[in-house]
Amino acid sequence: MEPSAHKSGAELHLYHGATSVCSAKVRLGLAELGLGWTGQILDLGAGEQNAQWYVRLNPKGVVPTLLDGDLVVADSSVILEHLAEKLPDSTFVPKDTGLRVRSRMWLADCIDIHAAINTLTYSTAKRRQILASKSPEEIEAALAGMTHPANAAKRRDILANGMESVHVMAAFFALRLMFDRMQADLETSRWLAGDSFSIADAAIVAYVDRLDRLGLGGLWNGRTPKVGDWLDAARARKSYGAAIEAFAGPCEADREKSLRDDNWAMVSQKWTAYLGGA
Ligand SMILES: N[C@@H](CCC(=O)N[C@@H](CS)C(=O)NCC(=O)O)C(=O)O
Repeated sequence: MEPSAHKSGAELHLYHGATSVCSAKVRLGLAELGLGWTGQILDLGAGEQNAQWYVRLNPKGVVPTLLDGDLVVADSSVILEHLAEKLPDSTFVPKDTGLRVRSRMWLADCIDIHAAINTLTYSTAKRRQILASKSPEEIEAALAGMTHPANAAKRRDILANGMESVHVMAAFFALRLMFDRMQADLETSRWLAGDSFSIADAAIVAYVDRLDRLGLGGLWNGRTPKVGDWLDAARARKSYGAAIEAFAGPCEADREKSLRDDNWAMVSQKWTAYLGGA
């Protein structure tokens, strides 16, 4: 699909994926800040993010990309910071120096957190879907079409090895740090960086939401319970409906209980063993 018409000027135009966590993160920021935007959804399963016209905007071939007039902004955390600058008086970026540093550390951690969410999504639900619906030749063609060689190598390894992939332990490491830090932050404040919902929460909601949709809530239930309370509170906000629910679609396979249970069966033993040795 070619780029949607985008008038050069002040409007915000987002290239995004319907269920892509990084895209949901930006939509959440837009909703929280009350900013108007237009957008075009790319079909990631069909590889639209690798089309030449898009790679000219985003050379890694990933979503999201924001156009702000003629300015091209890539990477969901950078986009969130760019959006926040439009409303400097809002509480979206904490005024307190310590809390602002805390929120920036959450944004920096998004690189590792996104890699971990991607690993668990593909080693459980997506792998099952892809192996059941595509021939080896189709899978090979899709991998060959990926723009970023490291992403393609990781995808290939996960499709071959599932939960035995080397990427799974790296994901567990990142997730353990994330949940422990969330628990610690939420013991001192209502939200991740203070008592107002901030850029830190907007950055993390879609990642934890994805794990829960996969049926992996056991990663935090019991051990870091404040994560679940925080997710419930984030889901009660209007922004969640606008940014995530509205794009999830009624048939999202990950929501079927039996598939969610299968996912948790794949992950739980390894997670418990990992925590025992960590
Ligand atoms: N650090 C980037 C990561 C972007 C990224 O990897 N996006 C995923 C979707 S969440 C993507 O476009 N994947 C393309 C693919 O799987 O081919 C960001 O936060 O924007």
